[in-house]
Amino acid sequence: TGISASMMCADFMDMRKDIRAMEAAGIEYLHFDIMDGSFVPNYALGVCMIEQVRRETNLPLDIHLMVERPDLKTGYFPFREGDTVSVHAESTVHLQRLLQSLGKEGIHPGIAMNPATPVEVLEYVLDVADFVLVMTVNPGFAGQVIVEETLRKIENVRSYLDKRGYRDTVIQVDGNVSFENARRMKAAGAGNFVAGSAGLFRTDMTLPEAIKKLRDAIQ
Ligand code: S6P
Ligand code: MG
Repeated sequence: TGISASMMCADFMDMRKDIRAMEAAGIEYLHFDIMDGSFVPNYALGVCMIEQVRRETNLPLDIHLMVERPDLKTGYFPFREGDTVSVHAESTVHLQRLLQSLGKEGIHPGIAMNPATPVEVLEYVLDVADFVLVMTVNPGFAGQVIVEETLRKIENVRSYLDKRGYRDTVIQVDGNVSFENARRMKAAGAGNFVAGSAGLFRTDMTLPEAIKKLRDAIQ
């Protein structure tokens, strides 16, 4: 639960300052978008940045793998116990096996879904996932507008989980988590909020101010 700060929106020239501000404000996770230029039409972040950030902070990392065949690539990453790692249902072959093996390493595994992906992909893997990442934009870029239909989807995923007895499975939302959208997403059933340019790294307020506003919105 809580807030996960989307590091592709941080100040790359002064990331240490942003990390210190996040630590001081008690941010729950640092979110790392890994993009391979194939599953999504962009490249972002990678293994060496994660390694450097590890040396700076003990905050748990939330690694979002927007890549083809993550089942062949998780070994590249320096995951740690307590991290969360999400893989897309659309690009993972052997989804059950991957989620299960991540869980055995003490990592919290999550299933990420694009806006168009139906809820039913979750059917046989709920027992091996700690959270579901409902993408509220089509992945690839920061600064996009919410896909409105995904608010209905959050509600559907929430009731789908509850009906099957998975009340502790958290819904994470990612994409245009503005203060106003965060409030709506929370009402629909979201529990963890990935915040980027809309709700955290803004030009019109400082990080502590934005964090406070976002916390008020999701309370
Ligand atoms: C999108 C990526 C996200 C973005 C985040 C940015 O492909 O997975 O994590 O970094 O959505 O936030 P915003 O507020 O700019 O949409
Ligand atoms: Mg992301």
